[in-house]
Amino acid sequence: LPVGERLERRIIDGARKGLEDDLDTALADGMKALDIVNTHLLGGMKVVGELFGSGQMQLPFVLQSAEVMKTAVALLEPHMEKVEGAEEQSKGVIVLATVRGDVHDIGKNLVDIILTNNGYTVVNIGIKQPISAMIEAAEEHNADVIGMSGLLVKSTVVMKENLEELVSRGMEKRWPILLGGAALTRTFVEDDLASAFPGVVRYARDAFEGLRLMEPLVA
Ligand code: B1M
Repeated sequence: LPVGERLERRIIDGARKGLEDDLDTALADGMKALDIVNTHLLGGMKVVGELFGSGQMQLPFVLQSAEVMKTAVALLEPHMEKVEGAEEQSKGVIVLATVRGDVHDIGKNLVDIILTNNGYTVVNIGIKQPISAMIEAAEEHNADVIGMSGLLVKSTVVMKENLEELVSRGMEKRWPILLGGAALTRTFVEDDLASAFPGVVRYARDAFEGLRLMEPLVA
């Protein structure tokens, strides 16, 4: 198999052994670290989601796939392009969290990497975070934006409740809110949520849209 397909297979099979070698080969072949993630690793993860969703793969195997994915991203991270001066001067601060009740963090951590490499300061407070923890971190770090990730359908309800909580605390104008995660749709965020929220709420389909949205949000 070509190395890209081997990597995809590794994610599907949760096969960690030999991962470094395949990643080295892919990089030596001239593939860009981010393209490896976006094309091959995420391609594998998509198949895992389909197999799991249709009952052809059991949860422990999904977990193994997720572990291989995380290891691969960690190994590729040093090879990712960084904008010049990304470390010296921050373009803005975002508090990033997976919402209450949700453990999925691969997407959130990718957003962290992409934003960090492009000059933003990311305060990544982890998974299963209540809105109170996001507010606390945003105050402590003087954040420009709060970013929430969630993959469960249930998490879309949590996000709605989080916005309501910001309103009830009178904090709806304090931070623009960036939302992402596979359970959301653009219509749900931009029509349903935004119409009921007096502050700014935006939807990012992927980490790159998140990056593009940051500039107007921190301005
Ligand atoms: Co879960 N899981 N899972 N799972 N899991 C899904 C989400 C599911 C769709 C699978 C399926 O049924 N086909 C399904 C949800 C169904 C639903 O809600 N209707 C599901 C389920 C049911 C569950 C459990 C309930 C299973 C169980 O226990 N019976 C359980 C939930 C536990 C909980 O959260 N309380 C569970 C557990 C797990 C694992 C722990 C095994 C593992 C997660 C490991 C981890 O993250 N550390 C896992 C995995 C791996 C998945 C799938 C297969 C893959 C998710 C993933 O990492 N994708 C997933 C299937 C799917 O998504 N189709 C599935 C790759 C990742 C890069 O994509 O996070 O979408 P994503 O991020 C994207 C964009 O969405 C965007 O950028 C990224 C790409 O650039 N983005 C943002 C994300 N966040 C953003 C934030 C932003 C901007 C952009 O700004 C703030």
